[in-house]
Amino acid sequence: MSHTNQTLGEFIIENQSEFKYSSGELSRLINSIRLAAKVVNHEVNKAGLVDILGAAGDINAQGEDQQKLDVYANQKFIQTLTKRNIVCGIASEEEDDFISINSQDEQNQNKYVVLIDPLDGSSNIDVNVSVGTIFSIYRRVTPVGTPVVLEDFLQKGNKQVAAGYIVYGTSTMIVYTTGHGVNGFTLNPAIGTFYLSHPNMRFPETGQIYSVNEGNYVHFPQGVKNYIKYCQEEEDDRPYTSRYIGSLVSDFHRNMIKGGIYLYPQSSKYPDGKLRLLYECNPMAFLAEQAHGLASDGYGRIMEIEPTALHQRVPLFCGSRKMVQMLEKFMATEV
Ligand code: AHM
Ligand code: MG
Repeated sequence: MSHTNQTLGEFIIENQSEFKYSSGELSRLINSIRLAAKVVNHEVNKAGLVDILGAAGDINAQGEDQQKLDVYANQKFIQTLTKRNIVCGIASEEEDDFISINSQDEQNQNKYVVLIDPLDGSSNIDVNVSVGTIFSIYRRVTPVGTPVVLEDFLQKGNKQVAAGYIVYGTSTMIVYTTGHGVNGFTLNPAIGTFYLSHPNMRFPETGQIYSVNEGNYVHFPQGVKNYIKYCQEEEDDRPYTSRYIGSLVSDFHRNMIKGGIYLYPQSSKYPDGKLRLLYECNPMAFLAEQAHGLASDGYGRIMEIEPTALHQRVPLFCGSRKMVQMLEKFMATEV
């Protein structure tokens, strides 16, 4: 833990020169995510107290299950980024299509697009378990001042300029990277300020936790089944411990601190995996690599996958370097 008492605001200003094309815009962008995070955090925290939650089972006019906080978080992040005129486009798990901002305005010099999962793991809200926000930031590839197009969003993960998550847990944290390591900031709710609490976060090289929904075991590919059996074997430092919250952000966060691997494989239920490449897997992969861990689809780097659709799904295996490498070995022998 750091004892510098540095706030996130101070940290952003101090590290602005690290950005390759520093113009202050990316700093403003991260600042606005910080602001939206505080607003969403406030709402998430009172979920049990007020009737914003739309208790599980409520059905809306369209006949869909209600998850009001999902919608709220989506609106807050989009509003904050749009109103402050910071980005030129946003894609969200909650929106079918991307949103183009000020596309008619030729004066619009905004360079960045944001891809976001506003409230991941939202099935956990009803039961007071941690949820998170995940974000990924790219420079647009088309010229400034023109409307954004799909191509601006369908970029490989290795082109990300920043990525991070907010975990609304026993305490609320923002963890992010701009390609210079990973830093974590904890919210002091009494005064609404994030402090640098986890500087330079790193996955231990190996760990003793595996995180997977084992209820799907029979549907997993043989390589994953074999790896899970390996985790359970009595040998060397094994058996490992199984820990699965069912909230990607929280499972990842714990594994980064303690050492572990997160697995969401392809299965007969989800032939391409469940998690979304652009706003779940890529940002987590960027964080994992910046924290000296790895993120793979079982065969290669997540961040090298060429995206083909906004809501594309891929299998995800990420965490401590040696554990992901071992998983890849098991996958390779089963092809
Ligand atoms: P969501 O975006 O619909 O919330 O789904 C993503 C979540 C992840 O946070 C979590 O790791 C995974 O889905 C859990 O899925 P499952 O319930 O199939 O284990
Ligand atoms: Mg999600």
